[in-house]
Amino acid sequence: MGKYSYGKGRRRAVEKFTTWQWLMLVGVIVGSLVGFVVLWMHGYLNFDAHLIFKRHCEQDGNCSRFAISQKGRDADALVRFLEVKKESDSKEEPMKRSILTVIAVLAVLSLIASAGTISGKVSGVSGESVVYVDTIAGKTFNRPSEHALVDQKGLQFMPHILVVQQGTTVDFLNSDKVAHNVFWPDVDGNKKLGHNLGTWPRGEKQSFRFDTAGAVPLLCNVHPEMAGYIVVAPTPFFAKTDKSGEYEIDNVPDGSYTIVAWHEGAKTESKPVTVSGDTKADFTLSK
Ligand SMILES: [Cu+2]
Repeated sequence: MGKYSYGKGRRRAVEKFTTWQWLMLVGVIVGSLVGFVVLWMHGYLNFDAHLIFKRHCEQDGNCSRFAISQKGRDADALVRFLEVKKESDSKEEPMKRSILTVIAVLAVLSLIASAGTISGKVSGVSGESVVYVDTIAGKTFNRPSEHALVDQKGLQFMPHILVVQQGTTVDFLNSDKVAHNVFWPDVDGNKKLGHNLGTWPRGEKQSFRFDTAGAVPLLCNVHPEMAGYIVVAPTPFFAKTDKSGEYEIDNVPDGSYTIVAWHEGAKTESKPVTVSGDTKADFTLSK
């Protein structure tokens, strides 16, 4: 399992740029702007070319550009004006500083508040379940480039339940000495989406991209006792519960969604949830 398993509350960073990463990017830009404004208001930044040319003239004797920029300007008057301005600025500084601090704090808080966590417990069944955010109207996600893995080892599908984002390519590996087959009779009961990948020996693998969301029951026609599941979630917001049914889905942007709980052999349930920071959603499933 290791690299390919889905631990409790951990969603694989399969998509290239998550909403959360976009928010971080915006946060960095906003933070930089606020920092720039703070420096500027405190007089640390001075982009007055005229004064720069003046300094070059005085220090290096390079006065040609200063002479050009001086035309129509009285440099000394400008310097006096800036000195007076700086004096008056320093009187307003505590006020300005507190306003800027409030703006910066609000910017950071709004970023923190804009994404949250859905967590809870799936009960009524025993063992691992899958919880995911259902299709979000008007929202599409990049197809993950990283492949997921289902191994066939010891006459078992490993992991027994794999959850991936829609559009993920799954590699099916055979690690047993005997040949295995992989097929699924349907996707979410739709027999038209059934598929047989064929039979292959140890060390080889076949790949398939799951573009339709839903539960995929995996079977092997060589070993009728073998069974596994791939749950294809329509969004990147999904989690496999631990054995006690606890789950956590991180980095879900604030908003209203439908979340779905799936368990092998049980009736799939869905419910509306409004995410605002950390949100709880429990399920009770039945056969
Ligand atoms: Cu088999």
